[in-house]
Amino acid sequence: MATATPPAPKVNHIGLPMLEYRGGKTTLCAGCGHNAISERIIQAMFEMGVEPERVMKMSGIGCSSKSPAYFMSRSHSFNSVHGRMPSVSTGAILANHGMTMLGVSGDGDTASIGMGQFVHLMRRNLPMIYIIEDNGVYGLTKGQFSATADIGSTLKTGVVNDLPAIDTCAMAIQLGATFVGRSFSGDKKQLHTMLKAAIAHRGTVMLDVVSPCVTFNDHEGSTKSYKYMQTHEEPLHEVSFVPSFQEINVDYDPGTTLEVTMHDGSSLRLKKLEQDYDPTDKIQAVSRLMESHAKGEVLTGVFYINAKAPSFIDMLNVTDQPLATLPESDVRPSREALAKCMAELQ
Ligand SMILES: Cc1ncc(C[n+]2csc(CCOP(=O)(O)OP(=O)(O)O)c2C)c(N)n1
Ligand code: SF4
Ligand SMILES: [Mg+2]
Repeated sequence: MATATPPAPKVNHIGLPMLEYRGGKTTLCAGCGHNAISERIIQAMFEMGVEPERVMKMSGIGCSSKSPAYFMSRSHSFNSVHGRMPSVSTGAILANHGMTMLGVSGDGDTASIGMGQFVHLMRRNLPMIYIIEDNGVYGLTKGQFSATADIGSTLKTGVVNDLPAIDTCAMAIQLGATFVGRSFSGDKKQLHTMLKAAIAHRGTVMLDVVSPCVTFNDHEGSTKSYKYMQTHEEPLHEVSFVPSFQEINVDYDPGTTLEVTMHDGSSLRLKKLEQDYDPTDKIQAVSRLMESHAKGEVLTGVFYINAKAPSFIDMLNVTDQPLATLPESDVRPSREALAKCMAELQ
């Protein structure tokens, strides 16, 4: 009797099945928000047809920073020192800006030890997607408060956090990032859509994704728990995205939907839930974030976008050729140039 052949796996527009975007088996706790984010990254990269070999995955130290091992095994990966992913990433993307750079950090890695590097990354508008997997604690070192923990929230032991939270989104907007948003690891549709738009953007994308730590910060009294997010998430808009390689034939109402054309010709659509919100207005974005904090809401969505700003690469006029492949004649000053330089120093 003939056996039925299994159906061929569904492939994306560059001919790869989803399997080619998977990584190693996760060692994070079952139910950790970070695992859900890895799944959304796999789905977004697959649907956008990004070549895995053209992706650089960067991270620092933490449970979140371990997660690049659990997606896209065929991509390049660099697990750096705690809080130092921005400087390593800056060097890597300057050396080869034909690559897609995806950084995964934690709230501790970014807003505590890494704050100095984070702020300088945000003001350069380097083409990079920077994700903070934000659980309000240092998960890897057993659950101490991080600098994004809300004032008044409690640890499992009952210890109260008496310091105000740093809002990484408000900071990133003020500093110069050109695509800034917040999502929740449990909001599959919103996160997946925002990640696809992030891939289409050429500039610094900063996404703060609330990602509950089930082991150390998912209890009553935590504002980064699944329950808190399910009851306090306040989306600014419904996000949808049409990639450049798909025909744009979805009907939408321009009166209630804002359309942003991305660098690669893709289209990000933000269906307004708040009629007067304009994501190109920095001042409004920061003040709306502050208002929602005061009300105890967790605002999600794309807060700020500027799809036209020049990136750091444009400003520096860096060659398109990867620096490692430039011939010695292009990178080594001639004997005469060196002599001239030495003469000027005498
Ligand atoms: C220089 C240095 N200081 C401290 C540590 C200890 N350490 C490891 S991970 C971590 C915090 C991680 O927190 P976060 O970035 O929020 O990641 P999470 O584990 O919560 O995903 C700390 C303090 C370290 N590895 N290196
Ligand atoms: S300790 Fe927390 S952050 Fe780390 S893997 Fe477990 S649930 Fe995730
Ligand atoms: Mg953390």
